[in-house]
Amino acid sequence: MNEKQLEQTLVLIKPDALKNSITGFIFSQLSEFHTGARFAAAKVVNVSRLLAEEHYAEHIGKPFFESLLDYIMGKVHYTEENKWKRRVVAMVYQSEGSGVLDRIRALAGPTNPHKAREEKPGCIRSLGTVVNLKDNAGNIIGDRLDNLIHTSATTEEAEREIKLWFTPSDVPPMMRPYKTATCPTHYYYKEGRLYNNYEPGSMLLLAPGDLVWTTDLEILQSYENGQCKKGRLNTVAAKYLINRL
Ligand code: 3AN
Repeated sequence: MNEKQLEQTLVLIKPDALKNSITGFIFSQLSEFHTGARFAAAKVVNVSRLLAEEHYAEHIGKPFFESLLDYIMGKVHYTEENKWKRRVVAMVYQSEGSGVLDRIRALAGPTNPHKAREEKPGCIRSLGTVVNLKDNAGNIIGDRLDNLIHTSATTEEAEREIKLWFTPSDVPPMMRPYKTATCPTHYYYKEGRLYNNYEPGSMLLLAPGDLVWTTDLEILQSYENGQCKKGRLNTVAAKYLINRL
């Protein structure tokens, strides 16, 4: 955060909200008039499996994990024929002083849409739905919560998520929430591995002179040194590969 004590949060408008055309409703609920928060960044994303796995890393291994990935990737709401419609709108909202995160989370409401309807009728997630997940024998093994919107839960989560979905240059300079650095070398990515020179089939993540989050550069350099201690390579790669996979 800079000296102005800015607070940021990540908001995702999920594929079910786009399909049901409630994007405009969500934008107006989250407007500066209601929340005191301004847009700091926005993009339309066709969510890759790599990005979905990183976003929901804390849920790996849970019974609903695969369906959560299918949901955020738009596979649940748009068939293969309509896969070009599989999108999420990702936004960073920012306000001066603290509280924006909680205000936006309160407008979103409880995670489970049934609970949202009972406890906070009128909140955004009260318009969502809950779908039973079944095994091959037809037994219910859990729920998929189609809750229309994601909002960061804490400032730590907001930092992790904003850095996962946005590069520094997606955010206007004066609104950039975290420290940046200049990339000193080329970084290419292929199948979970990092290279400094082009390998056939690899994709360029960064070139010398590119602006990066300092923490991302630290992760890349730790992989370069063979230490892999500072964080996950896929967390960095997923962002630079947005709308390219
Ligand atoms: P929130 O989105 O309210 O911060 P998290 O971060 O606990 O909730 O969970 C992320 C997403 O994982 C939720 N939006 C929901 O779709 C899914 N999820 C969480 N807990 C469950 C659960 N018990 N059953 C099914 N899906 C869940």
